[in-house]
Amino acid sequence: MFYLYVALAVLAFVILMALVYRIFTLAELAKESSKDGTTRVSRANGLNAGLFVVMFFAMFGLIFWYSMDAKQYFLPEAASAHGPDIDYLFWLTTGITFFVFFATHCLLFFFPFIYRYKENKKAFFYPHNNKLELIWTIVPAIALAILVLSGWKVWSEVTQEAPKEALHIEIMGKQFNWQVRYGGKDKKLGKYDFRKIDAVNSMGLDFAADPATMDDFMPTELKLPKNKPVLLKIRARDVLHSVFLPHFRVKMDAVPGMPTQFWFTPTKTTEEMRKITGNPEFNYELACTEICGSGHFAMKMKVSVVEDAEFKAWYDKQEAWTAANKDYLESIGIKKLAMANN
Ligand SMILES: [Cu+2]
Repeated sequence: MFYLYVALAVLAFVILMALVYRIFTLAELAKESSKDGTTRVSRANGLNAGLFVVMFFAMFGLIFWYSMDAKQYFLPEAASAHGPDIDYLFWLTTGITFFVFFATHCLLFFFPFIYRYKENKKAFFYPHNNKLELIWTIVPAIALAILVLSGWKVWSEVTQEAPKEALHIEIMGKQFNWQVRYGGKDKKLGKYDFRKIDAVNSMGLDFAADPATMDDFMPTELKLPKNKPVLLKIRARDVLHSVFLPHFRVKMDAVPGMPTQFWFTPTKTTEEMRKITGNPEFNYELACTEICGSGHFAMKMKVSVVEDAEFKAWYDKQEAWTAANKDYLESIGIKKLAMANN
């Protein structure tokens, strides 16, 4: 609050000074002009022209400082097969738009200074040039076409159908955490039905309708094998959420009533990433990027990537959800436990 008052006070002071200066120059101008009846340009004109140059350097200085200061918040090291393609596109777009931004601002801020009023200097009348019109229509058209086409190419590659051998993992967002489900021994995710959701069966698995649910397991972290394609089957239980795995360049909304999906291939294990980042505590994370309610900030799940062999060993050791909830199954009338894990 204190800084806000200081900033407001400084702003009020600057506005007041500008007003005083303006009144001063206008009064001077009126006095000068009344002498011989011609209108003159006040000294404020030159000052304003100079301030354009000052503003240019101040603005780009601030942009540079801010970009360097916020560098730690840029996208982290890519750890998926399609990650470098997304990064390439991002930096290509940023590079081209920044170049145009810089070039147009050079013209915008330096021209008022270079061509400010000077006595005995006459403006050059230059109303039209077809060649120039053509150039600044065609060049941006080509640049935009390149950006759109390369974006379209990468996106259609990223969103193409997942390979057949891909591991299917379900992710469900709810207020306020994520739940993940693996297919168990049969590698098949059993059916669910939102009407089966209750205090115990939080994902609404339909045990009566689909025996494939019996061996599904729900760990508390998202574990992924390195260099194997993974297909995330995404859904939401209540409101909009958004699956965000920044290191894997994965972002897909979780929409109630409309399942979405995203497949990718992790390329670096958690261990390897710890070496790359120099941070022995490093962990991948799954975050929610949809402001979904008061507990939104807490929707974070630990993600780990391990070598394929280690993943298989972990996978085989997981206990089916049904094995730990036999009472529940009995309570909903399922006596015959056709479970692989039992
Ligand atoms: Cu959320």
